[in-house]
Amino acid sequence: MNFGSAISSNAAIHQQITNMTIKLYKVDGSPPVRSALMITELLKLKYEPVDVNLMGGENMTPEYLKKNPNHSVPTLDDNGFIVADSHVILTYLVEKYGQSQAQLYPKDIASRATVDQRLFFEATIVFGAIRVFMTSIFAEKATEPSAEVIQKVNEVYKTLETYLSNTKFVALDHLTVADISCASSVSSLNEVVPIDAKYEKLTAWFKAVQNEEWYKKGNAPGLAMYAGFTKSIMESNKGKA
Ligand SMILES: N[C@@H](CCC(=O)N[C@@H](CS)C(=O)NCC(=O)O)C(=O)O
Repeated sequence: MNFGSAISSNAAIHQQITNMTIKLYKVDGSPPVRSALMITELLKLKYEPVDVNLMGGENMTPEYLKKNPNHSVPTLDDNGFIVADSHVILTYLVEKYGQSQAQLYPKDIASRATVDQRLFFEATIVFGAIRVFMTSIFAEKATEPSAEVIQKVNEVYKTLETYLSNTKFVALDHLTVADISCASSVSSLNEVVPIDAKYEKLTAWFKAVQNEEWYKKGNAPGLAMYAGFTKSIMESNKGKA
């Protein structure tokens, strides 16, 4: 599988010329944050990381709400211009700083529509499955993935298997931002309901993704935090059942 390892230096050069500052407000364990971290790795983009303590309510301060009234991470501050939502951060950064890797978000209308559809699929269905799991362990005090969670996750895997049976990557026959977005959430779901080997295409895609430097640097550390955190919640729920 060819992930197109030609790495852009455009972003770094542009930054040197304009002397600009990009800030990324983040929590490393968060799946959407990790997709933003992966694109910065892929584009070799320099930025100032700003950790936001969600548990401590740092996303609800007047300063943060001014930047992002939806109080979510990731939030990107590109020299004063605010971009909220990981999917838009991915497409914005490729458009603005990644034009030597423009195929990550193709300009052709049909290709772009397919990539956009996969991004919306990730934002609603895939991230929706993560939400159902998180609600089950926080609100319902689940001690293990419920039958509903297992069903939702398998629906996600089945759909991705179909996408990946039609094209080499999640949206097209080459790597796009849709793969990056799905890599963050699928890797998280895999910690909850491991991908069954019967999903052959998905298994092969995920194996290939895990070998990429941008995944190792941008996703793996935060994924370990996410896995440890969710397991510790389920463990502590055992005493409350
Ligand atoms: N669609 C958004 C989802 C972002 C999101 O829900 N982030 C969570 C962390 S995983 C968050 O910030 N939760 C705190 C809150 O919404 O107040 C994206 O892709 O950026």
